[in-house]
This record gives sequence, structure tokens and C-alpha cells, in this order.
Amino acid sequence: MINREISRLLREAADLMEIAGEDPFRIRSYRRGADAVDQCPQSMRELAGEPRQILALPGIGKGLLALIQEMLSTGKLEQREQLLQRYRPEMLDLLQISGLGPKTIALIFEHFHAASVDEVEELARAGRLQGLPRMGAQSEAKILRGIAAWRKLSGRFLLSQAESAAHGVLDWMREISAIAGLTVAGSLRRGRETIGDVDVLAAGPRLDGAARQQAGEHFLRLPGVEQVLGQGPEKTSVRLHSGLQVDLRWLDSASLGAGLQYFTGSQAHNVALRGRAVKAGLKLNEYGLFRGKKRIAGETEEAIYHALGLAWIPPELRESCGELEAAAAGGLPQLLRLEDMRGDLHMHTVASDGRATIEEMADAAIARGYQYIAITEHSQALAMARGLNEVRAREHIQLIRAADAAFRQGRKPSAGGPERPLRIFTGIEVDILADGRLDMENGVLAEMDVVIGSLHSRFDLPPAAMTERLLRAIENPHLRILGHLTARILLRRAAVEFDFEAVLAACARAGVALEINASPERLDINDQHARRCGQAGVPVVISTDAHQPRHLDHMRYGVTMARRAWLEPRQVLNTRGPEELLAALRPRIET
Ligand code: DGT
Ligand code: CA
Ligand code: CA
Ligand code: ZN
Repeated sequence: MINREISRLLREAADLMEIAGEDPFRIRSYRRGADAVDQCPQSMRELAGEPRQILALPGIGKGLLALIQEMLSTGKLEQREQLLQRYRPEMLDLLQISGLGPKTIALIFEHFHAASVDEVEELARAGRLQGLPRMGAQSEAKILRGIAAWRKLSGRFLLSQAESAAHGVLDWMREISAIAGLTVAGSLRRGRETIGDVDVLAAGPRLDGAARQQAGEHFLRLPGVEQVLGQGPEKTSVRLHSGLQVDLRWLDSASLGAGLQYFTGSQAHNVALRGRAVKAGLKLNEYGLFRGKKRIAGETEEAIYHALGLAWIPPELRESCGELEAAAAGGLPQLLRLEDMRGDLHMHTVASDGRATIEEMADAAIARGYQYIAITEHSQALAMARGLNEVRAREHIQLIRAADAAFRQGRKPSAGGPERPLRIFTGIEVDILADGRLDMENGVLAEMDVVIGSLHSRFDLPPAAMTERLLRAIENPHLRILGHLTARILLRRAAVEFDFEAVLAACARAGVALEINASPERLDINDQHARRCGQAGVPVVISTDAHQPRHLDHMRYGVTMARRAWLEPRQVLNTRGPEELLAALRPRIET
């Protein structure tokens, strides 16, 4: 069990306890425990042998420690199981719907005995929820919208979750020596922001009959498997404790490339590619590219694309959005790579809601080979996150400059490696207030190297007002980057609504950059928006919004989004050297 699953079970138990009207103090302690587990850099499994270290986490006492140990040894939380029996397992789905909190769910259950999404939807459609205490037509409509949004997303997982599950599968299956080729396919290989299921392909010259059987049995013993969904000569499917499904397919080495191409998808890309094959008098399927009965390609993907007159297409582009035409004309982009990134421009420290110091973040940045970082705390409107007012912001600038003076001389990272200099830029993630003003005086913003403006409240403005709000923020000459523009939280909170094209045009005029926030829960702006940036000449920055050192590793998800957006290094500002970057982010001179 990984930390995220432990915290999920704790949160679900807390929600169910709230539905059951149990002691609020205990409920709060479960949620605090879940936060602590989530934020703990080490895995609970690693710490299992040292309970004192678990007890040292904030908010974790003996009671929670016992629960964590229970989950580690049984994979379950008995209390949650009992509550699920008392109500119904479907109730967990209801808890994921925005507009439906535990109190409302309890109310609906009490009156109608309804516990599933379908039942609640039917009641809402029939207008029967309106009659309940504290419920009106508006809350009923909101629940229906929440259900519609949930139906679109349910059963999907974050890219980061799927990636770590896939690594687990690959590491596990590598123990089987008969397997020579082991790769990830499907939406995970294409780098989509959310993943339906994980597709893994295995091949090997000696992987036939008995060997395949044996490998299949090994797969079923993978730690974390909850249920076997299907088992056959071509494919084995399991569901993990996290709910994530993993499909493992067995391929012959002669058709590994064809299988990889086929099972990478997307389906739309495959349909288009097959159409191209048919036009050339060929046939393409998961076993190869055929002229009549003769296989003319199949061992590698490259050979298949080349035989069809195309350059090999990076998986991130395979969404049937112009990639075949570009590959035929030799016009595929030179996609951005992780190695191109020279710094990270959005991170928090203990001064606001981060968990590490400036020096610790800087140390981690050096270990990742960066030339610069920007420290960008929240502003005062975000009181919950201890946002900075003007006075604290000025003090913080002094601290950042002092750290910069020390680090630009060169430091050895504590994790080892050569000594390197690092520039530490001053910055702020300033709130864009409801009316579009920035939550800090221009005089202080003028002292910052990196000014990011973000939405953290009033997500419910009507689209026209939201557009106005953003346009007004862009008018401030100090604002140089819009952070996580749509404010979405993947699988949880929808993007705010506004006229994206109008905002894009304003950014193009003002030279304001849009951030690809690389946090796997945000990935905001998304790939399609980022592609529009490339087309409209709006600069992009990719930053992690790190709240602790290991979050700096999220940069790779941001790079994946940029690749899906067809972006090249020159279109991303933080591929540039420090001086060039600073110049691009200098406040605009007012005209
Ligand atoms: P997901 O799992 O929903 O995130 O998305 P994918 O793209 O991984 O979809 P999945 O797992 O259903 O199938 C993996 C790939 O296999 C898919 O991208 C294309 C290929 N594929 C699967 N079924 C079909 C099919 O019926 N027709 C075609 N042309 N391709 C298919
Ligand atoms: Ca899939
Ligand atoms: Ca699949
Ligand atoms: Zn933010």
C-alpha cells in the first residue's frame, strides 16, 4: 500500500463517519492523519518497522498509528468496511460529487434510503430533493451538474498514480528472465493528464506456452492486486487496491512494434493510420503491416511508420490532431525534453505554506541540475496559506537575496554531486482578486523578479466577469505569468469558465506568459490550451508549484503536457539562461 491509498482510506472513513454523525473531533483527527501521510516524504511501508517515526508526524497519535499498521498488514480499514456495510459501498461515489457533502448525503439517505449516484440523480431529476430541509432548486441543480461532471471523470486516475503503478508492474515483471521486451502503452505512454487503465506489453523470444503461463502467474502475485478481472493467452487484467486496472498483454517479438503501435493508440490516431495503409494497398493491425500475406514491418514502430511514408511520431502527439500530415511533410516539431529545462519558477517555502526552507529548495534544485529557481510565496489574501503582506514580502525578498548571494558562488548538493552555482530569483504568487486587482502594491511587485498571478478564490464568477477579471489582471504591467490559469484540480474541481481566446490574445499583446503548472493534480493550463499558446506566440513557462523538495520532480509531467502541446524549447521561457529569462520577465514599460 502506498501513502496515497492509506490516506484515501482514512479520508473515506472520515467522510463515512461524518455521514453517520460521529464525533467531529475524531473525524478531524482522521483527516489530519490523512494529510500527514500524504505529505510524508517517506513511505509508510518503509517506516512500518519504526513506529516512533510515524508517531513523530504531525497529528498522528497511537490510535492512528494502529490504523496505519492495520492497513499495511491487511490492506483494509475495518472501520471503513463496517460503515460501508451499514450504508452501502456505492456511497463512496456520492462523496466524490461536488455539491454533495457528507451532511447532504446523510440527509438524502435518511429520507429516501438512496445511496447510489443513480438513485440520487433520479430523485434530483424528479425534483424531490428540493423538499428536504436546507435544500432548494439551486442546490438540486448543482448536484445534477456535479453528477454529470463525475460521470465524465469517474474511473480515471492521475497520470502520476498510473505512472507509479506501472513502474511497480515493470519492476515486478523484470524478475521473469524470459521477458525481453517490457513496455508501457496506452494513454500512459501518450502522457494524457488522466488515465483510464494501465496497459503493459511483454514479449520475448522464449516467452511461449509454459513460460507465458508462468509469467502470467507471477503477474497475479504482484503486490497490490485486489482482483483478477480476466486471464487468457493474450492478456491478463487485474484491479489493484487503488481501483486502478492493469492490462498485461503478451506479444510475439516479431510483432512487438506493431503491438506497441496499436496498443499505444489513440484509437483516433490508429484509425487514421490504418486508413493511410489501406490507401497504399496495405493492411495494418496489431500483428504488423502486411502486403497481402507478407509482413513488411512489425518488429519496430519506426519501421511501420517509415513503410507508410511517415517519420516516427512521438506518442504524445498521437491524438489525430494533425500529426500524420506533419509526419508526412517532415514537419514534426523538435519537442521539448526534460533536459531542456534550466530552472523552476514557482515554489513555496515555510514562509507561506511550503514545508522546506529557501536553502533546502535551492539544494534540491542544484541536485536536479538547474541554473535558477524563483521563490514565489502566496500573498495575503490566501490567509489559510499564511500569504505575505507587503511588509513580510519585503523581508522575504531580503532573505531570498541573501540566499542568492550565497548560492550563486556555487554549492555542492547535500545529495552528492559536483559543486554548481544557482541563481535564486525573488518572486511572488500574487492573488488575482475578484475584481482583477492584484493582492499586493505595485511598489513591492516592482522589486520582484518573477510575478505570477493566480486565482485562488471566487471560482464561481460568471464567465464574462471571470474574463474581465483576468483581462484586468493582465493590464497590470508587473504581472508577467498567469499561474494555473483555470484553477482546476483534476478529478475534483472543474476549470473556471472564461473566454480563453480573449485572455490568450491579451497575453500575446502584453507578452504575459502562461504557466503549465506541472503538479499532477493540476496540469493547468492543459495540453490544448498550451498548443494554442504556441500557435498564438504566447510564451509558456513550466513550473512545479513545489511545496517541498521532492515536488520539483513533477517537472516531467509539465514537460509531457508541453510535448502534447507540440511545444519546442524556444517556446518555453525557462529553457533559457538566467539573464535572458530575467529580461523576458521584466515589467513592461507603460505606454
Ligand atoms: P484510457 O485507458 O482510457 O486512458 O485510454 P487508452 O488510450 O489507454 O485506451 P485503452 O486502454 O482502452 O486501449 C489502449 C489502446 O489500444 C488504445 O489507445 C487504442 C488501442 N485500442 C483498443 N481498443 C481498440 C479498438 O477497438 N480499435 C482501435 N483502433 N484501437 C483500439
Ligand atoms: Ca489504457
Ligand atoms: Ca486497456
Ligand atoms: Zn497557486
